[in-house]
Amino acid sequence: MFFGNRSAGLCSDNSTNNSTSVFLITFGSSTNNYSNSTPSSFNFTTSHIQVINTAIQDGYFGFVNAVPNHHKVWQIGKLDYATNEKNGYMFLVNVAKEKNTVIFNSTINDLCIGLRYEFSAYLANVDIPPTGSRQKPNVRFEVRAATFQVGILKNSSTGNIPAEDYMPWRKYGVTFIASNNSVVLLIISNVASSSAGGNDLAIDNIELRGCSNNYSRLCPSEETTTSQHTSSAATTTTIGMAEHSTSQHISSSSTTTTTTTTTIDMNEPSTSQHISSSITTTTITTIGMEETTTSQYISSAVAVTTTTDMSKQ
Ligand SMILES: [Ca+2]
Repeated sequence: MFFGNRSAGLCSDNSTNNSTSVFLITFGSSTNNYSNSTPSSFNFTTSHIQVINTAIQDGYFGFVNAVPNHHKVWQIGKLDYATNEKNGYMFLVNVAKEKNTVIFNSTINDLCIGLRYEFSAYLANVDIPPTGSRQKPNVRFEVRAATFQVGILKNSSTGNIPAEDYMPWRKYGVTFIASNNSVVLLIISNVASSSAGGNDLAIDNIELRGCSNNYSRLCPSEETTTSQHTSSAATTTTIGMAEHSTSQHISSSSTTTTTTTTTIDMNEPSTSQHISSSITTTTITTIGMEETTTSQYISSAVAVTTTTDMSKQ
């Protein structure tokens, strides 16, 4: 599968180099063209409506293992962004016409305040080029504080995602420094209402990870055991290997639409080993937060100012 260049707003470190995933959603795999899994299986919600074995029209989505042939302008038969999975699914969204419609919404708890994370996904325009007047998908990755609903901590827009031969997958995302333990991660459409068709988007490998191997998904204050593990192996919660094998990682796979549900089991015993050493090498800043609870971790200089706001297209 094609690897696109990293876009601005992503971690500067090598994505394969010892980073720790908080979650990675690959959507599973099967020979069935459409997956029966639901967004709640993967701990997120969407304002779009799922279809199975029917055409994916405006405002709908499917988890499909190949681009279906319901629209002749689509890259029919193109596959997901899978590196290991056969018949892997992708999240194919015929994005609703309303601007700011939500494609992905997931709340993550127990982040480490002061640490830098990367929220990313592989995206592809489903249309075949040239697309004429058809809309190109254009989304933003947005991070909001879950606890106080104080608004946007960080966002980054993709700009228009081009239609290209062979439907290459490109990585997009945003980095942020957690100023809250709990954040809401969103992928939101920037495309304004239009009568033009298009705005059809394929999504795969949605991930939240630390930006370097100094990061753990658990906070130092939550370390309750003195683990002897010193392995640098990252602990990745891969959601979606198979439809019925995912529950072990999901503490409360709620079917409600609340955004405050605890979704990831943060108490896996194998995840605590990287914690204690992470503070000293951490560069910390705070982003637009009034809360004072972050000060306990701010012993080093405020140095990183990330100005990768790409919302100005
Ligand atoms: Ca996949």
